[in-house]
Amino acid sequence: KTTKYREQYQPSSYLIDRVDMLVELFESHAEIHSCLALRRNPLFTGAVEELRLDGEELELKSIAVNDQALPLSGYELQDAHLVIRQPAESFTLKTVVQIKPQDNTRLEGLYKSGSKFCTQCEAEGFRRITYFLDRPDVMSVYDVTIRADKNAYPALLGNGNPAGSGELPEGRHWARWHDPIPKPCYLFALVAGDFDLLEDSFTTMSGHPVALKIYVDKGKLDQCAHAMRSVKKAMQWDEEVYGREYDLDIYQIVAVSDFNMGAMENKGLNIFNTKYVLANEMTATDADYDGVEAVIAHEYFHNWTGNRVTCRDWFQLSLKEGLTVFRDQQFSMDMGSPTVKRLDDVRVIRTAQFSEDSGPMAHPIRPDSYVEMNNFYTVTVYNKGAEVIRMLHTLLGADGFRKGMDRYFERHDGQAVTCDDFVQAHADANQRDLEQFKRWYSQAGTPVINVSDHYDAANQRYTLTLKQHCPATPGQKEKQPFFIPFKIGLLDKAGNDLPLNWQSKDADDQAIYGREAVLPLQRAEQQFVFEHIGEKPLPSLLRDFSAPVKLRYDYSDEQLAFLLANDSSLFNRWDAAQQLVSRVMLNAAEQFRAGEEMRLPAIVTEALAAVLDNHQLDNALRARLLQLPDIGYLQELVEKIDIDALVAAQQFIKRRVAETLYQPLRDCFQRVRGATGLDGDSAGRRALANTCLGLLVDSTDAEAYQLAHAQLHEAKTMTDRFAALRALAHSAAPNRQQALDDFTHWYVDEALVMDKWFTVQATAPLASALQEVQKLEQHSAFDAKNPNKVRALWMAFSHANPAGFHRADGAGYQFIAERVARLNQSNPQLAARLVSAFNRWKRYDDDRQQLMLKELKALLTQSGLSPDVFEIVSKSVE
Ligand code: B3K
Ligand code: ZN
Repeated sequence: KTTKYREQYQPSSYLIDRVDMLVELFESHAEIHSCLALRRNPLFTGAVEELRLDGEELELKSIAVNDQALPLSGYELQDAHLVIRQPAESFTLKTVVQIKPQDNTRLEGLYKSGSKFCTQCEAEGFRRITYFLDRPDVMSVYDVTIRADKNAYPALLGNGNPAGSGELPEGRHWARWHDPIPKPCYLFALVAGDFDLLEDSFTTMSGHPVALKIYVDKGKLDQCAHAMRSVKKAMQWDEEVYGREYDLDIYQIVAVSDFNMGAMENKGLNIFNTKYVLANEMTATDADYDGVEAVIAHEYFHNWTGNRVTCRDWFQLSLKEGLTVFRDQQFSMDMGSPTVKRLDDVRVIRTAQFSEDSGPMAHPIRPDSYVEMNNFYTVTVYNKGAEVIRMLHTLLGADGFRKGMDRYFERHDGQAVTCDDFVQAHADANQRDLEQFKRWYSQAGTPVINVSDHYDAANQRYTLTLKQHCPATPGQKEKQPFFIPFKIGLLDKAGNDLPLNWQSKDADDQAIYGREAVLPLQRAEQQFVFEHIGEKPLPSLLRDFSAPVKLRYDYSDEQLAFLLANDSSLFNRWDAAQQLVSRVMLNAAEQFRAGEEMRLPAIVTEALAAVLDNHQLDNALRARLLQLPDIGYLQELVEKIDIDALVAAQQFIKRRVAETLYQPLRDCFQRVRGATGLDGDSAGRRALANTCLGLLVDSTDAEAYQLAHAQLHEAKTMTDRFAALRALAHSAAPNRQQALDDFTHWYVDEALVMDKWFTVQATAPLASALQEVQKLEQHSAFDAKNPNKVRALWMAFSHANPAGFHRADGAGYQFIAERVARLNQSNPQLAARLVSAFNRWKRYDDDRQQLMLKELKALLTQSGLSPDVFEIVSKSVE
């Protein structure tokens, strides 16, 4: 494979208006008959000598043009292409190919998950099913017939609406599907299997009835209710907030246990990882419930943002993903606690995305090049992409944004478009110039904003000076200033927001009045002047994380504690707590490195005690305020990572906080524990109780171990049970192993719960973690062919157990590199995810750098290295 460049985009020489397929499924293979109606693309200007169709691992059985068998001279079979020579202006192409879904371990194209057939075509999997123009700007109307054994595969599912079914000889049957809405082939899907089915219906705002169907493994019907509720909520929300209605007679979701990612938005037939469908009180935690609701909504929202309006090429992926993540985040904020949802999303940016931005894989949300597209389904394209949409929403306001969205759908429904088209629709609908804003799409890296301020008491004038710069990223040395919406408030001595009367000194915006302001930072340096400020204020900066940037302002510990106690922005209270505790942890790390005694200043425990005592705040938020930053968060705050010092400091601070606040934590725990409902308030109580429990156990007090043990056994929800297990499994409690054994005993047959059990051990901050992971590989519930298991054990260890993975002797690196090499053969996409654990090798100490580099270099010399792994590793060692 070679590097593809965004700049080299060319329209397709041909279009495919209609696709008619017959898929014959057998136990040993599948046969795909396809009939394509092809015609020259009027937008393509070059000469056309040949037509190159994509196709991988296909065995061509027959080929005909306009119903005439094509002679050997008429075409050529290449490694990954079928080349038709001298194609006519328009013609039908019929091919029959044979494929082997049973041997497909990559889980791309048509494959088997257990006893079921299913597909995954995004990004370039359709070419593993039949010869095609496998690119998103070729959109076709599909008719698909599926045939299979009736006993083994009673359900035969396709995209669109059902269009007939019937019996066939030899115990086989057929079903036909018609999808009236043109779509790119990456949205193609089919499923065949024997499922349990949950049915419901939804009537759209214009009165159209839609049949809703969720297909799950036999015996799992009691884990589908939440998914179905989520579908209906999502459908209603998209009508209310965006005016978008569903467009087919049926909406189907199928849950399969072997899936490379979370879920897939195939038109009318979403295929999901079981993890994002199945949930009941005794198998799923509150976080899992939220995950199901968010992913169900995300895939549903794609019907308009992704499917009806799709991407011109894969460089535009953020067009659909950033936007759809933004929509699912908005939806979740509306369904639950908006502040808690927001800070959870911000945490992802500040850990995973900032980390990607400062590493070898840094790329803009609209990348300029790639080797393997699957490597660009990243937290940058998705989550930073969503932050960019959020900034647009902030700049235009909710009404302006809706106007822009309406214009976008009006203009581009049925088309494959670009990120520029998207921004332009918003610019036009709001008569705004968004040219500078577009830099968010082209420049990679995390901007840093340095803030300084000055209070002029004589003139009652307060001036904020904002300076932005963005560090270099691979291939981009110099950056132009970004257009940054910078939301602020100014607190008076009593902690209230001062009225703001401000004007941007060098931009010609009008003066704005209010108690919160969005400052339009557009230049490298800009001053904002506030008049009639009667006292020196305390600034509350970057409220709600109004832009994905790093903020630098010299707060004192006292000022942070004041913000934590008083800021009208609940988000910024959390942010102040994070800053305060991270700073203390980083100081402790310095003390550790210098061989000094580590210290925890009283101001921290006082501030946290006040949170515990503040009954004005809702429980879920109090829980988040009490959660101390983890290593992943701290790592992004320092240049060089001294992993030993960070681990020691983090453990020390946690333990000291727990010891100091033991009584109030225990009181709070006793007061709020034991909630059983599925409602938000109950979940909030559980979150707070379990945060307290976790801290109590961190104190290493024997009584705390007992409390956790009792909760493990008496819990009425998986949330409580798993929180107790986690607390014990990450401790040195004498009953630790017993807790783990009890848990397996209860859940050995629940695959998703066993995933949690694997993860909780893989992420334990214990010296024995690697040996435990090695032992767990031998467990009967582990299966290296199943992506969920790989994520639960290997990914969890390498990405979420810094102390274990970065063991000084390099054994963690060696272990993971070996697994990468193995996965590279069976499932390259997943192998590439796993090997990314090494991406940040340059940030660690010299010894660790050498150890990681050694593993990376060894991988590069491996024969049969997939483009997926090659791209990540080669960029990393550059
Ligand atoms: N669009 C899919 C992701 C496809 C990943 C291909 N490697 C799921 C989603 O974002 O909704
Ligand atoms: Zn998506």
